[in-house]
Amino acid sequence: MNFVAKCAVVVILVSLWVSACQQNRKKEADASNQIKVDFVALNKSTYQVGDSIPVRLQQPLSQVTASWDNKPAINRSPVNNIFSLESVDLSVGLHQLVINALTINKEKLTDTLSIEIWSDVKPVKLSYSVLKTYPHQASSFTQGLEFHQDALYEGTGQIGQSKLMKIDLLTGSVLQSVSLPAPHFGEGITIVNNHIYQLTWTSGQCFQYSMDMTLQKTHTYHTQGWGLTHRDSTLIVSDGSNRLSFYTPSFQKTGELMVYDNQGPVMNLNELEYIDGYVLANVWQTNRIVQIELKSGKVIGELTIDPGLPPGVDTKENVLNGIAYRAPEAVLYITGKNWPSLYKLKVNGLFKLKGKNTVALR
Ligand SMILES: [Ca+2]
Repeated sequence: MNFVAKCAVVVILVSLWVSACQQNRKKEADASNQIKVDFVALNKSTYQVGDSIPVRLQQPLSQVTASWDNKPAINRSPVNNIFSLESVDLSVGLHQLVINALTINKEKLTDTLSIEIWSDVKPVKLSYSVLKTYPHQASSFTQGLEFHQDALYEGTGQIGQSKLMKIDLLTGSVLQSVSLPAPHFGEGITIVNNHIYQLTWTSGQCFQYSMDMTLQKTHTYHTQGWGLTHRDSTLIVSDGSNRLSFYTPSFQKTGELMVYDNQGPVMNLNELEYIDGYVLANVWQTNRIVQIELKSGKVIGELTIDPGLPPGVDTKENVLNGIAYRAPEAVLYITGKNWPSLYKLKVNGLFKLKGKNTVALR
């Protein structure tokens, strides 16, 4: 054979092999003699918590069983090859549905599907009033904001300009600061057990400082770093998706939570603030803050801030990205990337006052 003919034979053999693989892909016997085959049809692949999910079998089958994430899901046999699955007890997120059945010839079949469950709650639109406006350094590309014992801390981003700062609220001036060397791009900050943590965007490193801003440790993680807050001593990290990840103070990962509203996953979660069982997260490239119920991952409230930025400011880039809660006043202090102002807000219906002795900052 000449070279062209040899090439043609090779191409034909490869095509036959690929074709055979494709034919076998849908029908593979596993170790338990079950044949994996697509025999289940759903109307769609996303549902809300509480939806009844109709399942149709595409051939006559008997002894049908179904399981959600390895837990039994039906207790009645299908009628006319149709049955319903209840989703009221499911959490939001992806779930694996496995259907097992027997054919007329007593062949064991199994089909595995992935179903995404969205929240059943329509977020309440929250309103707010501005109680006070403070100056904010317009050079600060805000990535994190948090109060600690009535002192305000801010983390900023951009390579070569990233900082951790202690801020004088009244003047916006910097009381203390430390710079992050290139190539680190600073992200969210939080303070746990008198240690300050600062994430980086893509370095996979979180810097841990003492309260006098001396670098103590560098922790490693394996996602992007966006927002950071804490509940007790658990660090809560966002990574730009709809996921919140939980870490110990020594950065051992302990779990994660996927965040959904009734329209689907809520992506681009950025700067965070934990308050009483909820996490407030602002959604990147918007001035929208979502209120996430930590026990469920459902967004139950949302708030859109109008910062009234001066003309000429890039409203796509210079978005809200600083949320700090001050418990004694039950108010939020918020600012954004290169915003000239920082605002003290009362958000209607969001917070309960913490005790009788409410002390306002000046
Ligand atoms: Ca915060």
